[in-house]
Amino acid sequence: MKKLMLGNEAVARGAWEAGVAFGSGYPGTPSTEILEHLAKYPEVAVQWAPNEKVGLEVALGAMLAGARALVTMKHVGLNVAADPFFSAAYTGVNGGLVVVSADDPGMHSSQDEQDNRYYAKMAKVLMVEPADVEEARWMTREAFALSERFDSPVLLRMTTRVSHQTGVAGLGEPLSVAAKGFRKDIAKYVLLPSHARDRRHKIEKRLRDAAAFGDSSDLWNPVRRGASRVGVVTSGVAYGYVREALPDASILKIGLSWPLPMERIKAFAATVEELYVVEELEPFLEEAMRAAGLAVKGSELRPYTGELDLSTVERMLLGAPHHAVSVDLSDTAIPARPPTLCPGCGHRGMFTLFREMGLRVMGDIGCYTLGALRPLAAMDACLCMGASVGMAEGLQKFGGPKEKGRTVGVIGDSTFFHTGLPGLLDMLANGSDATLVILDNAVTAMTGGQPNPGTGRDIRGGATVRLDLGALCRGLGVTRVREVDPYDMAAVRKVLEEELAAPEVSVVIAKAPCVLEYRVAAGRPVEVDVETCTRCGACIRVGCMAIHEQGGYPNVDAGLCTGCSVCAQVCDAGSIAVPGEKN
Ligand SMILES: Cc1ncc(C[n+]2csc(CCOP(=O)(O)OP(=O)(O)O)c2C)c(N)n1
Repeated sequence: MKKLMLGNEAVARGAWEAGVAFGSGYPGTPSTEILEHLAKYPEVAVQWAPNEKVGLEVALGAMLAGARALVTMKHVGLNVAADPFFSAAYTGVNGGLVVVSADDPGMHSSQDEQDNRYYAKMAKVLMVEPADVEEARWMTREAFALSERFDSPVLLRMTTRVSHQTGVAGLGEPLSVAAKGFRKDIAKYVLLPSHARDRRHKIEKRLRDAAAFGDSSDLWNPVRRGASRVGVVTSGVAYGYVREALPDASILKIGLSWPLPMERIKAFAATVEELYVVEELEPFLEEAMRAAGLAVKGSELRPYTGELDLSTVERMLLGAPHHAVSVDLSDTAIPARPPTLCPGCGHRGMFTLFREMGLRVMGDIGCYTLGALRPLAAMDACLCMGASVGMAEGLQKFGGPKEKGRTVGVIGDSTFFHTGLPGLLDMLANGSDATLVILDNAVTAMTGGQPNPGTGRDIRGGATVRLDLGALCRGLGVTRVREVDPYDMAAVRKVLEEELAAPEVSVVIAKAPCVLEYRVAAGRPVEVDVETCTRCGACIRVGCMAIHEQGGYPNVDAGLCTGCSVCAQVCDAGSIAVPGEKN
């Protein structure tokens, strides 16, 4: 039996076939669909964690109980989970543990482009790299066996093109895995320095044994013999491009890519006259091959950033592209669609206010990062999840007159639960007088509407405790917690001015459910009175796709407008209103 499926769906399928008992993780493109697909198997316990570190830690508990566990995240998520990840490399496993890192070459939806293969090397764990959908399935299934055999967490490294390609996968039967049960072993699982020193030697042995296994494995590291004298060592999605570009070349495809099967690579190199290495992002394989004394061509022939594609690989190996793979759209009129907040989104009024009030905004990651773009242009920095809180504290403390009392940290509810909370503790513990604005739309909107601890439902839609952000902040000791309706801009402005002036930490929670996720019913659209309109452009500058300039006047698209009235509230002339209602 075979089925057409997404790479991420194949990972879920492979985990299920391996008898996985538990799946956790935190959403992040391109990894998100793995857990969503795993949740379709009712016999597997699947849950979203508030962040990647917690997701891995719960999986570690399941693993200690002898269950097979899967944890999923995007590449930057592994930075968050790095602490337990490195320690788990020392403890090894009881039940098999597979950690998925979905990397994003080309930064389609990420703030950086890290090559997480180095994590496997640094943590000293096994790593497997599927090249296509079928491999995503069977490699995930077999990764659990590798994990138990070599007593190591296994890093399953995906990339955008493997996660999000659709292809045919076989359908294996699920294994029935006998539960091992908890085994007390403090020398293995309690990482006191004396225990860890002993484990350190065991890790070295693990890597030697796994390298020997990889050296002899035709399954994980297959060689495809070609008629030409050219040989290519490759891994992941690059394999497909190499096959198409050089159908006659010999190819060593590395599927178990840490520890490297260096003896196999050397033996392969000895059979070819010209040796290339084709890999995306960093010269990970190449550095090791050069260090082993192999004469190899690779990174000097390709861009150091971005995804590979067939043309790039052909340019690299053949000097020029040979296949026409691009579609010529030069004659096609495609309307520009810059990323923008949805019409009616509760974030819009807040960023309009931040801009009007001239605030310094330490932003964070979520839909609201769009507040940085014109015409809102109301965000001054945004680095990584949770950073807005500490950065606002620091800027407020050390900034000049334009920052002191005029700085806000702005963070979404999911991001606050993820890594914003400790920043707020820092503000409290260190006598900060900064103001934190939490944009609470009761969901993780940016990645597709996954529930978070403030949503009140789990990954399968079942009811759970719904965390009350205001109560949480008050419970932590924040005395100034204000809850506001982001559609009432005058009231929000007043509250912000009061809290910016306050000598203590204050938290302003703007509560408005995500219009997309909760399918908030649209109200009646606004209309523009062109007789009184002064054409000042303030309504256009709220950056809503439901209102645009036409013939010198604002024009409302009644099919898109939700009647949220943010544009009406910025209209000093009072020319915009819902018909029959006063502006
Ligand atoms: C460490 C890390 N994990 C995951 C992501 C992917 N991601 C970006 S923003 C975001 C959460 C956004 O939710 P929220 O803060 O509630 O804002 P919203 O989009 O709902 O406005 C996620 C999961 C990331 N960028 N970094």
